[in-house]
Amino acid sequence: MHAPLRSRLLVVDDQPANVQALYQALADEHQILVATNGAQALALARDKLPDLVLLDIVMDGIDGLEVCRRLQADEATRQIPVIFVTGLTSEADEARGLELGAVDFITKPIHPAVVRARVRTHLVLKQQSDLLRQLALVDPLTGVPNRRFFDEHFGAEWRRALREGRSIALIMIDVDAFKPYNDHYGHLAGDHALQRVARGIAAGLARPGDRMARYGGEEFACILPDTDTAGALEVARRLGRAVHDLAIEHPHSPLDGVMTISLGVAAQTPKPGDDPAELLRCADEQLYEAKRSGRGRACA
Ligand code: GH3
Ligand code: MG
Ligand code: MG
Ligand code: MG
Repeated sequence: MHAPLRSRLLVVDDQPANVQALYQALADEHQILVATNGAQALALARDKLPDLVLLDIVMDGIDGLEVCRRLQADEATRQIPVIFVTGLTSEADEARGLELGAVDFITKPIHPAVVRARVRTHLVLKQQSDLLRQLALVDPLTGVPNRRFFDEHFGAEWRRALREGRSIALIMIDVDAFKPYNDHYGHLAGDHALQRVARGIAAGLARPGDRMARYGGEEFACILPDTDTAGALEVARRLGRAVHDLAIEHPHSPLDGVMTISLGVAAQTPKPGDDPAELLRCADEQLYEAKRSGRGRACA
C-alpha cells in the first residue's frame, strides 16, 4: 500500500527554526499545519483532524507529553498517530514517550530523508488501521455503524452513564411489513429502501453524542446518552416521521401506502449491579408493543 498523497500533518514546536526544518522536509509531499504551543496544537487537532502529529516535548505551558495524553483521552483525536520530535535523547525519555502511545520517537536535529521515510511508514499504517476499523465497524450495505459497533459503544456509554450518574436511552427500530415489500419489489429494491431508511434515521439524530447502528436485518438501534424516556420518545417520534416523509411507496404498508418503522424506547440511570441487557430488553418490549398496537408508531 502506498502512503496517501498529500496527507495533512500537524507540526507542533515552540522554536521557529525547528518548525522550519520540519516544514522543509515535508511540505513537498504533504499539507502542513503548524502550532507553536500545546493549547494551539490541541485545538487544531480537534478542528482539522490531521492524519499525523509531529510533536515537540519541551514547550512552555502544556508540554508535548501532556498534549499526547490529551489527544489519546479524546475520542475524536485518539486515532491520530503521534511522533515525538524532540531534543530529549535519553532512553528514559524515549521510553516514556512511547509508553504514552506515541508511534515513534525522533531526536533533533532531524535528518530530513529519515523523517520523510518514517512519516510515510506511519501514514501507511494509519491508512491500514482506518480500513480495518471501517471493515470491522461499518455495515457494508447501508454504510452506517454495525452491530459490533453498537455492542462496543453501548457498553462504553453505559459505563459512562453509571460513572456520571446520568440517564441513557435506547431506541430499537424495526421496519414495518418489510417482508411483503421484498416480496412485492424484489430484494434489490428492498436493499435500496433499507439504505434510504438507514440514512433517514442517521440524519434524524440531532445531538452530536447520539449514535445509530444497523442492529440486524431490517432493525436499527439508537443510543442516546444523557437522555430520559420523555426526551427519547420525542426523538423516536421524529425518526418515525422522518422515515414516513421519505415517502417510499409500499403497497402493503400498514399506513398511508408508504414505508414506516415501529420504535421502542427505554431509558435508565444505571446503578451498580444493573445489567445493560435489561435496558435492551425493555426497549425491545416497547418495540413489540408498537407493533402490536398498529405499527408506524413509537412506544415507551
Ligand atoms: P413486521 O412489521 O412485523 O416487522 O413485518 P416484517 O415483514 O418486517 O417482519 P419479518 O421479520 O417477517 O421480515 C423481515 C424481512 O426483512 C425478512 C428479511 O428477508 C428482510 N431483510 C432482512 N435483511 C434484509 C436485507 O439486508 N435486505 C433485504 N432486501 N431484506 C432484508
Ligand atoms: Mg521545544
Ligand atoms: Mg424484524
Ligand atoms: Mg419488520
